[in-house]
Amino acid sequence: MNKPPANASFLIYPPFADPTWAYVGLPTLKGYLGRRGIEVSLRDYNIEGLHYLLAETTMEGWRQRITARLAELNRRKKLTLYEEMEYWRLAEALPLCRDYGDCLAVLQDPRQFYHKKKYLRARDGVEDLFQVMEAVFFPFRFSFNRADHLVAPWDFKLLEDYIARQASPFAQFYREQLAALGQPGFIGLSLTFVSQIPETFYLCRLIKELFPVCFVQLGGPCIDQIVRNSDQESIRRIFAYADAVGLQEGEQTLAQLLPLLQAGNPEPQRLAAIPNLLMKGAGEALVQGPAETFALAEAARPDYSDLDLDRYLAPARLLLYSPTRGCYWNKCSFCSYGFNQSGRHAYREIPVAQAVADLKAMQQQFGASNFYLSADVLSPAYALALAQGIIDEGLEIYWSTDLRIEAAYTPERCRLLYRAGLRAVAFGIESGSDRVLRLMNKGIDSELIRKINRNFHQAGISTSWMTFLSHPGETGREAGETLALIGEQGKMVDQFIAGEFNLTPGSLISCHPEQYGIGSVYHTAGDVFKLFLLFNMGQNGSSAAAADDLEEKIEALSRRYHLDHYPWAGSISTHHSLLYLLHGGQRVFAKPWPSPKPLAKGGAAQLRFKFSPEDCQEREQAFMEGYLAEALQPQANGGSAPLSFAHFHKALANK
Ligand code: B12
Ligand code: SF4
Repeated sequence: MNKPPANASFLIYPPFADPTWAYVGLPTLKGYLGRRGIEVSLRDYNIEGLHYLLAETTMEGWRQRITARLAELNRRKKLTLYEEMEYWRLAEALPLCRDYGDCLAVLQDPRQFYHKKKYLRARDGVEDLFQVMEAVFFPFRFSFNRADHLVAPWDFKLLEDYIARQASPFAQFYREQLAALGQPGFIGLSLTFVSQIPETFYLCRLIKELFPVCFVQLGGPCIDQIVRNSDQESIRRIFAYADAVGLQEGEQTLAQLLPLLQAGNPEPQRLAAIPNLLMKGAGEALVQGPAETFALAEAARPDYSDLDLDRYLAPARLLLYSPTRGCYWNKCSFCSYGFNQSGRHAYREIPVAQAVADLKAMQQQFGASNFYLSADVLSPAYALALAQGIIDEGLEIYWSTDLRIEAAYTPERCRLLYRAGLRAVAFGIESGSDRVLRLMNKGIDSELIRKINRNFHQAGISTSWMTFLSHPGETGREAGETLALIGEQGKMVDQFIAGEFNLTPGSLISCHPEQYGIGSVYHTAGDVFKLFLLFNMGQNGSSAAAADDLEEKIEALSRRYHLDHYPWAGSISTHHSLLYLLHGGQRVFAKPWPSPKPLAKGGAAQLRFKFSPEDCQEREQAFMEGYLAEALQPQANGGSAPLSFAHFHKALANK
């Protein structure tokens, strides 16, 4: 790769997130900026970093670290509880140290990928890799959907500990990558998912160390949520890592900021006028530009040209495209999607003709025929017009997306969607109880769910049901109705998830908890980013009872399917699931899959364990149960629960 010019601008997507496709946020920004003649280069450290993790040399380094650390602990007469926690993880990880290159090969091979046993072995291999990392980087844990501490939420103390100990698995990788950027003038990092928090802050610090004058900016839905919900002190501390935060959508922000930076040393008042830009002003003050919502008619086609689309963990190319933003319903009690809580994220659409032209051009330019329409939701009128446009244009593509259950989707219209290439749809079904659906303000009932789901299924489109139990006020019987509806409609439900209610900041319930029978809402002391709301039901409020019984029912339903977590085949709205549906048909997940033989353990040196790993694990479990029972309880005066990184270590020290 050529050395970039001095002062160039970059947008980076940090780990950990879905590695099976390129996420759409940064290509969307690059497309828009490119149309205005503003150059930015994209770097997907999520996927490039995964290749680094999967390299044989990386694993060899980890194997040596595990062996050395075990030997060191074995020399002790006695282990502290904290060392015991690390010890059993090291002991379990050692036999898993092997070359995982074969997993990568299977997941990228168009034949082997569809061999279910081989696929599952490769999937298990990647999960094993994360288990090895959990030992090497103890007390941190990683997966494509998670990067966290054993127990404490990310606060600044924990982040500083992570940075100071160079605990990032990518420490060396980042240095190599950043060295290739020359002398950048601007680096923007996309903090979309909570699972990207530690790597994003780690990168910010490293970038500032390597390029002290480079302008560093954060953007994306997760940092927007953090700024929206955190207190002023925490927000101010973010500016020890970055020069600016982009709130909401980034198109106008970057279109105005980058030319100013390119021109050199912009005046503070000009920066302060940039839409959606938050910066530190004089003293303690924060300066925020005017809030602006992006008009989607001005959107440009996402530009994926900087990314090597064959690096992703899939045997085919699939591109994400966001034809709409926001939700036209936007009143479900539990929901706070993306920027919705700002009140400025109205439902908007890219004109149909433009969306069809974009899909066509992306197919031609990037050789992808599969698309995920990545959005909160598409309105029925839009989805149908888009389908007609795709057919009229003669586009041969397959796609999946999220839709709302709506009476507008007649059998004939569902067949139109199928002809346009729609092969998988995810519905927010939420509940099978009509009373709970009303309580949620979902605007649908179980009869409509049955009818519309049938129309899609019978048109040949795979249907995924997203449901959850324990909405505040839901009884055990009503939770059972949700599971009963999934069971009753099973022949036409091609995938499902029955999750647990989560209280999301910004949702109607979190704003008016008393209306839903919630007694108190609180955070843990360490949750300075205010991402994880906890709650207790009030005296008169009920929540789902008979949990054991419900668990059994979920298990019984699940046994009829092949279900999995993100991003694997069997999870909802993922690349691998769409590929399997295209290959194996609508019901490919509606039956159990064969279990592969357990993976052969790597040739670990047969180290003798001086301490019993099982005993160590048991002591950890006993401690954690007691600790969490206390650490998650709010203080008597209605304050936060004590759990934090510092509190955890204090509790350990008192053991
Ligand atoms: C489609 C979608 C999915 C899809 C695809 C996700 C994927 N990995 O590709 C599916 C269904 C698979 C999914 C899964 C999950 N999702 Co989701 N998803 C969305 C959704 C509805 C739309 C995303 C989208 O396409 N937006 C359109 C693009 C163009 O916008 P964007 O990415 O926000 O980028 C814009 C701005 O943020 C900004 N920007 C972005 N980066 C930067 C950088 C800089 C420097 C600047 C200035 C600006 C900027 O400019 C961009 C253009 O305007 C959003 C909700 C929403 N409305 O954002 C949730 C959302 C992104 N998901 C979320 C979550 C939590 C998840 C899950 C973790 C859920 C779970 N419990 O498992 C999983 C994780 C999957 C994974 N590991 O990757 C959260 C993320 C925040 C958080 N709290 O973590 C969101 C915001 C929803 C929410 N609850 O608020 N998701
Ligand atoms: S749950 Fe779905 S339909 Fe309801 S407000 Fe959220 S995005 Fe809209």
